[in-house]
Amino acid sequence: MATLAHGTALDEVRAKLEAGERLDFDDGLTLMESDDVLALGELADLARRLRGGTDDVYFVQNLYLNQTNVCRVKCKFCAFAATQKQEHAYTQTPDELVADALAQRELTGFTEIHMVNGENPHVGFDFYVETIGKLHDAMPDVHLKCYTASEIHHMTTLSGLSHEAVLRELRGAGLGSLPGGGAEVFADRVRRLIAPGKEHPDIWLETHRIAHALGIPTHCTMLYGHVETYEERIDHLLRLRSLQDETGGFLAFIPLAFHPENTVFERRGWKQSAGTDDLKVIAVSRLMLDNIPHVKAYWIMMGMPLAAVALHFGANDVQGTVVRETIFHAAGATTETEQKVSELVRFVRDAGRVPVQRDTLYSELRRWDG
Ligand code: V47
Repeated sequence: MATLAHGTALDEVRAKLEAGERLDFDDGLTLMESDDVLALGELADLARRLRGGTDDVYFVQNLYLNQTNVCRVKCKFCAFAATQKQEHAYTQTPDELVADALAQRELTGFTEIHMVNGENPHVGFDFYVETIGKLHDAMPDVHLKCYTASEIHHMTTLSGLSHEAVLRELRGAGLGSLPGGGAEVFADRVRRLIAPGKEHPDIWLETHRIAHALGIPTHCTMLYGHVETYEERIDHLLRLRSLQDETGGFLAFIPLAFHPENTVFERRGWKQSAGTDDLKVIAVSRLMLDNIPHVKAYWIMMGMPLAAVALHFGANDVQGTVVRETIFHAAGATTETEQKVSELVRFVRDAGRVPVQRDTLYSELRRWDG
């Protein structure tokens, strides 16, 4: 009987999808509460196609940089941050960072630099403007996707400037877009438990709203697999959806699975999410976020084999070649830190999809048809 009732609930969601009706909070909860992962995947793939999705699967060639791990915030989920006094604390000057990026460019091609950092209280706003300016001068053809909304907020406290003024100045120096980190889970309860020192979630949303109004595209994330409930996951997705209704400025959504190693949660015996939960989150995100064009299966987080499966659960992007990832590897990720283009192409093809190399703004650079 229970199975029949459950089947009926998913059938209702399917009927709404096929009728082009928007899914609501209760639908989201029904989906999250379902253990029929294959049915969720099938629904998500249907939603992707009904909304105009094709067999194209995107990836970008990118370089990851983390200029400093010094951070004032002490989020409980983070294994990357350090205080200035710790032995492994580091901060690269703008010149050191540029030299590092240029040296990497000798070794491998990339069209994007993806940079997120600790919120270092020992530098000034000029440090960030100078960094972006020097990176842009050294590599004008490379898109600079740098600084989470939390970092932008930190820069307002360093400088006394508004969020808009900070973003305008960074854009003037060469900033292209913002990564989606710092969102975590918006619910106050969760934030108090995992990131009590972080800005209020409304500030994260407002920073993205301002960026979009200035014509700066951004990405969005959800860090799942810790203390959050299914209700809080859906609430998070719906807050992103309503901002996207308003601005249309999000390029992609990236669910991030919590990695507990070297965090306080590891000492409490917590483990990383099971692959089935990763697939469920991808599928439900694709179903609920009907207005965000791309959902990424972040292979650094889930490994390339599961990311390839996720392409049948609503994802249409596998992120990038990602040279030197640090944040997830500090927290126990055992994936490679770099994926060759040929390997990404192989995985996408073997999943029955068409690999398309893109730039940050999703313009096509190359495709592997046939
Ligand atoms: O805000 C930190 C997360 C984010 C852990 O925009 C962790 O395309 C899991 O912004 N376990 C930073 N997650 C990374 C980020 C990002 C990553 C990939 C793609 C994009 C994009 C942006 O990483 C943080 C936090 O949410 N994080 N520690 C951890 N132990």
